[in-house]
Amino acid sequence: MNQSPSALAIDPLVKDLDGETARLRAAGPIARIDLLGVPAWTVTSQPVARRLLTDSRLVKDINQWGLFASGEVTHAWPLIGMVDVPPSMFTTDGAEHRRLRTKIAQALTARRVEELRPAIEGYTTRLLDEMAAQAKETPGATVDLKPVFAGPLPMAVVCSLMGVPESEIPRQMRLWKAFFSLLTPQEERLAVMAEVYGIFLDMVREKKAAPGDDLTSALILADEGGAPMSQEEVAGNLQSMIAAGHETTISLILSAVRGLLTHPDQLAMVLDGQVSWEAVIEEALRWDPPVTHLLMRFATEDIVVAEAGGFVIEKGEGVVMSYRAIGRDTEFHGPDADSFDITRADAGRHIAFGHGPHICPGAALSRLEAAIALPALFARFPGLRLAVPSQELRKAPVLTQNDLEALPVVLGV
Ligand code: PLO
Repeated sequence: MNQSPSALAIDPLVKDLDGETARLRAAGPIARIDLLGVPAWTVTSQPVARRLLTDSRLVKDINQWGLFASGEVTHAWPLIGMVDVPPSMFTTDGAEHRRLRTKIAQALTARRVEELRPAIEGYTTRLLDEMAAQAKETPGATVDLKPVFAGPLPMAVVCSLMGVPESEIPRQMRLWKAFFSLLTPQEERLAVMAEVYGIFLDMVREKKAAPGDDLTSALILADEGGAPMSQEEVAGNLQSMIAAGHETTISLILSAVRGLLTHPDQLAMVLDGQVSWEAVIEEALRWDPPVTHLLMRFATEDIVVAEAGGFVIEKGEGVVMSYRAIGRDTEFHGPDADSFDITRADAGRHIAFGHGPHICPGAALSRLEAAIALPALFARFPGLRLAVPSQELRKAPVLTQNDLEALPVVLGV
């Protein structure tokens, strides 16, 4: 494969994410990376990312990728499931993208997601009640916050929004975990991808016959000015929503909790009202964002990147947005970009949700989930603390997503 010698290899097992983020930043605003044997560009600077994310010569259509068209990248590549995916708002640009995305974006505005507040509060209370009951039985025990709190909430919310039955949640959790983990054998990952799409295609067929009061049914029924979505496109959108709606928000909640528990002085400022929960959420998004690397956009023409000494992204090459490195951009966020600081002056100036036409349509929903879950968690368990030294916390073997393996805490009741 056409490997540039200076390409920085990205560790699929994520053994030292802070070190890797620092190496990426040091490589410059745009640099060559090696994704499990496949070369690509990485962008680590916020201004460069913003510009490229609004450059219509970079597209999501995998058929524009030289290495894919030539057959060098195949389904044997462990990250193929992030790029060769069913048609959806995630894979299209321009007018096609608008046709597939508009209805979803309209259902997810800050005003519309407020309607979900009571349901989100209800799930949160239910989870906290279960945790409290468990803690009463085994006081002082170590609890992993991921499976009991951060994990179930976002999946329950996005499933209810899309009309996926609650009974389906355990299977979805299992399948997506296998999909994202790089320890999953490739054969199994391909089987998981086929199974997931099959489930969603069946669901769309059923809802077409008997629509419900959910966003998936609304997509099926939508006319979109005489260009309605096909069943495959609705299933692709549904699949994107479930994947994006749970994995990422789990990570947002865990990052914020980790940031606060490892910085007790800042936690105290939040609890006595000096700093808002919104500031905590925005800082968590910048400091340790849900998306480490977003795969991938492809150049339809040569693109000159003036900032980086005139590097040329050649036609057919792939570009990755490395959002964790972008959040640590010292030129943009200052020399202390590596530290968690909820009082920083430029809080909220991150682009962790992306930028341009593909900017995360679920941003308001995930912010709302975090804004409900975090204060409720700390109010219920004021003595919450880490159960292990922070250096012992490990990231899961997921290259693209920021996935904490576990967040062991003592609830302190
Ligand atoms: C997951 C596999 C699906 O087949 C297609 C798909 C659609 C949306 C993607 C998602 C995948 C992975 C996680 C992504 C999500 C959109 C937002 C989310 C990339 C590829 C992020 C930003 O992490």
